[in-house]
Amino acid sequence: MSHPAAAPLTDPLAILDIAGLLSEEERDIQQAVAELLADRARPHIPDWFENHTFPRDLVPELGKLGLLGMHLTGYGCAGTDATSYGLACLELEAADSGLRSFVSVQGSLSMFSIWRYGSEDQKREWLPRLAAGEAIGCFGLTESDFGSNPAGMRTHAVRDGKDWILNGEKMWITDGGMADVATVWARTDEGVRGFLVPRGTPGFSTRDIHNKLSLRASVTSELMFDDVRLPDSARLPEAEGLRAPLSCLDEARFGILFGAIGAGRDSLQAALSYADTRVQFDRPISGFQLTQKKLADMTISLGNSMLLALHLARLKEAGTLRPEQISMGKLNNVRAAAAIAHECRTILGGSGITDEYSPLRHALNLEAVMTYEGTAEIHTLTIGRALTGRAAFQG
Ligand code: TGC
Ligand code: FAD
Repeated sequence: MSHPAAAPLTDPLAILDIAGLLSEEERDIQQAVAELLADRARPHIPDWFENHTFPRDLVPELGKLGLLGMHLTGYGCAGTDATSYGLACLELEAADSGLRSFVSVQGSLSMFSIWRYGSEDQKREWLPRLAAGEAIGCFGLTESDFGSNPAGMRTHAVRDGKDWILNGEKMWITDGGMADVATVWARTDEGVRGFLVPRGTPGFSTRDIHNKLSLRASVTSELMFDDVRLPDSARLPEAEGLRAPLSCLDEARFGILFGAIGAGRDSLQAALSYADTRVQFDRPISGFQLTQKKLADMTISLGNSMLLALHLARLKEAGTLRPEQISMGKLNNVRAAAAIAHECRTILGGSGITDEYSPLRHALNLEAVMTYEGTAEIHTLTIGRALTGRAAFQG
């Protein structure tokens, strides 16, 4: 059988017929997200990245499409399955990690913390507005001296009559500077507790971080709490101990393990398209064996990431997904996407260092993605603990 020259595959995942593993509804949701972003985001991303801008006016549109808290039920949330949420994250991050970050933090960290641990009044007050994109939420766990080890946090809340007085700082908080409400984790005499701190509460201030070389189309901020007085009704009543914030991280990490595939896929699409038309030594560079080896290896890696993600999504839907499985997905898929983005940049040659092509931007973004929501080392040790029964986080 002869194999005439054909047009390059525009979707490298098509080689594995991944779409055939999805329901019609899941495919429709993925398509709807891709269409919104093609029109409203993709043409502007180089500019947002260059100018350190998050497109705030896009937020209500994300809400209208049901992407904010989309895997949660009730209170205006879309209530989709985990796979659909993952696919939405994939398309968002194919555009830019900053957009997926926004949806992760809003839905999986801010909204999930309220949905899972909040009072009925807190849910009614915040969830419908957060789902619609009329309000923005953030999640403050990390501190400047306690990133990988949040158990050491210094931010603390003490009872004062019926109120609480909150003092401390949180660092590296996505959307902190524009959030209407912050979920803040603090040490108390009773253990770690979560509090909802609305913007404008006296003593609560924020400062944005402006000198990032990664995730530039995203707001990252410091949160400061100076004798912030909060009623007990601001406390998340069901949240007790560090396992509460760590369970929120499980939700966000799940979105990231899909999102990273989007950054890898978009990089690979850019490289495939460029290699098809770029001519050196009188032939398209896609005809060179070394280029084909790069493309083939990256396609295998991307396909493996996707199959892993879909397996984890089905486990989540069955209610059996465990933290160490999420660690495997986050570690593998972010690492794979970062390697793909770097390799795609090489195929683009000198053009690849300009903002005309996405791979280097994705590679830069993935540096932050590799670090936040648990660094590669922390996920390695989480898998190691599951394998050996021994925690190696502390010397
Ligand atoms: P450890 O003793 O292992 O556990 C304390 C309690 O928590 C429970 N637990 C979990 N529960 C649910 N899900 C998980 N993944 C859990 N991991 C632990 C555990 O069962 C225990 O419960 P209990 O009832 O027995 O008290 O805690 P440890 O202090 O030894 O920490 C373990 C370690 C290192 C894995 C944890 O501290 C960790 O994950 N560190 C990484 C911190 C991190 O990922 N921070 C992320 C901040 S948020 C962020 O980055 C947002 S970026 C968003 C964006 O822009 O997209
Ligand atoms: P450190 O914990 O100081 O780690 C430094 C290095 O030491 C890493 O390589 C790490 O893997 C390694 N290391 C640490 N402990 C161990 C160990 N036991 N064994 C081996 N190696 C170890 N946090 C929030 O709470 N909310 C947010 O919204 C949020 N958004 C973020 C957005 C961005 C853009 C970034 C960059 C971070 C964000 N973070 C957020 C914080 C993020 O979760 C932390 O940066 C991350 O957990 C790592 O903490 P750290 O930066 O303090 O690094």
